[in-house]
Amino acid sequence: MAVIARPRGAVETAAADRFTTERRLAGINIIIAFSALALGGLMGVFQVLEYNGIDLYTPIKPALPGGYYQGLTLHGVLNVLVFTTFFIVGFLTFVAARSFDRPMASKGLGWGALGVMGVGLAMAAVPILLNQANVLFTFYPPLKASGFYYLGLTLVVVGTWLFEANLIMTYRAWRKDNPGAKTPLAAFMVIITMTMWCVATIGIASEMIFLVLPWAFGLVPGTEPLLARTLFWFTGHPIVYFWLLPAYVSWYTMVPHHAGGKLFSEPMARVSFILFLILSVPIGIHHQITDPGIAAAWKLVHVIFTVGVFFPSLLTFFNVVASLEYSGRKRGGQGWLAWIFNLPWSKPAFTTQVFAMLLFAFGGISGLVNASYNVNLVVHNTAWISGHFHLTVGSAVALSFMGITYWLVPHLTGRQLWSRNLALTQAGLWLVGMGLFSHFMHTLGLHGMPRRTQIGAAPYVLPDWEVLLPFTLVGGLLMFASAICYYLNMVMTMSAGKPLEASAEEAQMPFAKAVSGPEDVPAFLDRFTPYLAVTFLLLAVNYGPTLYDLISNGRFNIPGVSPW
Ligand code: HAS
Ligand code: CU
Repeated sequence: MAVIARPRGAVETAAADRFTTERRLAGINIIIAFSALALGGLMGVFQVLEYNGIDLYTPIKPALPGGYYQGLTLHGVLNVLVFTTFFIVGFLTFVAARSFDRPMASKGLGWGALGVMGVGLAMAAVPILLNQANVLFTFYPPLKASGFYYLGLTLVVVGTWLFEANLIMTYRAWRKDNPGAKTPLAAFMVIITMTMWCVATIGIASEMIFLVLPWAFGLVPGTEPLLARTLFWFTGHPIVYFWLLPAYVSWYTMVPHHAGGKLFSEPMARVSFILFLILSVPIGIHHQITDPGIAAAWKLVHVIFTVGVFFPSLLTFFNVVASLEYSGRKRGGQGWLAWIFNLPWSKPAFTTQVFAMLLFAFGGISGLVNASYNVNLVVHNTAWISGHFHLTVGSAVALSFMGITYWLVPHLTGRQLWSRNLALTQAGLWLVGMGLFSHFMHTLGLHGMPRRTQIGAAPYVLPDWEVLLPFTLVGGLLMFASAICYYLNMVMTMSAGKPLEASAEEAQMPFAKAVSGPEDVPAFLDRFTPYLAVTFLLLAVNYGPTLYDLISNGRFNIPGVSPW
């Protein structure tokens, strides 16, 4: 990796040479991703302190004049848009190349994707930092930010399309050289993830091109908020699976290897990913159950399909736990559950990702609550939702990505992880801290505490919130401690880690074999086009009438507001 000097004597395998570009791209993307998470995460600490009456915004007013809402915009944009997207593009570039066992087809597209995303990030960051874009990561019109904020985020998305183009070219070249072979599982999963994402971004691209950019740059006087929200959630729901599926790629194709065992079933893993391709996109209206102007019948249809997308995660639950059980028993574990103790808990890459899974099981349950039409009316726009997504994107995704770096950073830099104990402490602090924080956020939501609100300054704080809020502070501070452990370990690994030996596990790519592997995969589980056709069909059915209605009845003349 160019950005970090490899230590003397570090492993230089033949594979390392063939994949130099992919290694560099992965390294740079990961550094940008985790730099964004550092600032975004710090803003989270400010928020939980503010909830509990400790206001750090006033002392730093010159740096952050927009206070809580500017901080919250940074928190959302940096953590769930920038951290995720950069990490995913870097990680998946590397995984795809290693899984196909060939470099990506176009170096130019690889660097081009990074360049476009980097320019986009800089363009979006400036208005946020200048207090001209306090519109949060959902940027609902008529709230209006500087046009460059939207343009910058659009460019980040365009960068991901370039990665998809490179991926398809690589797949085609691989297929030409391997007619009749089954697509390797990790590569198959990467293609499904990115293809789903590209279909999903039709919504946000339309919102930007037709509604938001012309309005934000003053070319037209107004916009249409409800249509904009609907197009936002067209992308904004499936984006959660764009974040999740790369973690699943790791849980399916690598964690069983870290565990010392095998993946339980490759065919079942493929079914799960195909279901994600079909079902992720046509269900965004479950974010708009309380919005007026959308027919209740279509809300119900989206809710029913949302319950459908629960199933590929249940399949994953079963398959991943079965793989862990296989590994535990292979390592001598016995009994109904005692095999759990035989898993390699001293390995940071393993333990961190299993902790992420544990937290996700609870996030999944609260997702099902959100998706229940009538119960959503109780939890919508309350702290419950923040509780939900800190277990999903904040744990299943972010904690898994940290776990991945515990092997990937040594692999890329040729340096051993600086401290395994610090890494295990980090994972444990996140498990407990996030468990506490999100449990009490869920509970506060049930007690009516709103989300996206400067609670410390609110004149209506209820006595029961005052009892529950300190627990969120304890959880938040434990996560802060976890983050400090993480960053310290990473900086020390990159600057002072001992050379990695060629025989070390981290020197190899940790793809797992499967108990039921490629030989059991029927041809129909190695296809893309038929499932893509079903995706478009479902999209047309689930969105067609609502979008037609919103466009034909739209007013398109609502001016913007920037209340800061
Ligand atoms: Fe969600 C709102 C429904 C999953 C993220 N969600 C959000 C928001 C975010 C978000 C960011 O229907 C807020 C957006 C905003 O700002 O307004 N969500 C669901 C459902 C699921 C779900 C049904 N969400 C996610 C994922 C996210 C995410 C994944 C990010 C990565 N969500 C909703 C709804 C709303 C919503 C409504 C709107 C609410 C409102 O009113 O605003 C499901 O896909 C979840 C399925 C998950 C499972 C868990 C499977 C567990 C596994 C691990 C097993 C392994 C273990 C290890 C336990 C079924 C695979 C065992 C270990 C051993 C040692 C044995
Ligand atoms: Cu959703």
